[in-house]
Amino acid sequence: MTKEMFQKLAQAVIDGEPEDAVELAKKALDQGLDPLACISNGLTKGIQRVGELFASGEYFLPELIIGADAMKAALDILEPALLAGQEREVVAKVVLGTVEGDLHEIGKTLVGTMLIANGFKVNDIGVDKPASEFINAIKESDATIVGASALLTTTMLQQEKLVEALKEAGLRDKVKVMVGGAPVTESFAKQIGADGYAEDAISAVDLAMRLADAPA
Ligand code: B1M
Repeated sequence: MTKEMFQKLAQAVIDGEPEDAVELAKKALDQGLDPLACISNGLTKGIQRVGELFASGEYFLPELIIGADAMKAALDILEPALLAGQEREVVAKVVLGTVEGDLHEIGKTLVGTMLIANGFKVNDIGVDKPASEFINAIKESDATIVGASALLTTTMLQQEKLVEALKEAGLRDKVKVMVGGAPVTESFAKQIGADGYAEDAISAVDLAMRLADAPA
């Protein structure tokens, strides 16, 4: 039954049906299913399939948009369940955003939710943010970690710009930099001088924990 629910959630995203996705998400919670498993094994599989269909030319931009809308609608139901009963001491303050020129928000937001669920205070500055906005947010919130998401091979270069801008602003030794997003790799992260790379939201939490403990 659990597997069937994951498949239905994935299908609602593939079909771009936000109302179905919301109903299924509510049903899954009512059935006591783990919200993170619903996201990882259901919704994420669905949006990955949408990406494949887009890449192969079977889907076009409208299908990409409605697929994302269906995923976001279901996440609005599932993400609060991830946060339930998570009042605790702040592990570290994090500024999180998607880099300039990049509108992909779902993965970044999921990383933020998981960080909050694990005790981090997250200032999510949104999508399409230049390095200067990350830097302003770091100064305002006194964050010790900055996370930059990029989903396009073109925009991942903005992560390098962020590292450079932090150096220019005299903040590089005060903040740890974590990067992620589908085209980003461990070796790219090293190459641009970031402190760490995470491939998904769960490993992003592990990484942030390590960075929070590491000396500045
Ligand atoms: Co876009 N898109 N898209 N898209 N889109 C991709 C990325 C693409 C791979 C699709 C494809 O061709 N197969 C392709 C990029 C190709 C490339 O660069 N090599 C692509 C393209 C081409 C485009 C446009 C250029 C299309 C066009 O206009 N012709 C355009 C660009 C717009 C722009 O940004 N300037 C575009 C637009 C869009 C939409 C706006 C329609 C929509 C996003 C809606 C939204 O976010 N509100 C969209 C979507 C939905 C996708 C796919 C299908 C799904 C992305 C997603 O949400 N995944 C995507 C295909 C794919 O990735 N398979 C695709 C689910 C999410 C949970 O995973 O974001 O990977 P992800 O996040 C993961 C990890 O990567 C990691 O943890 C997350 C959770 O596990 N992670 C981090 C992410 N950030 C992290 C940060 C960290 C650590 C880990 O530390 C800070």
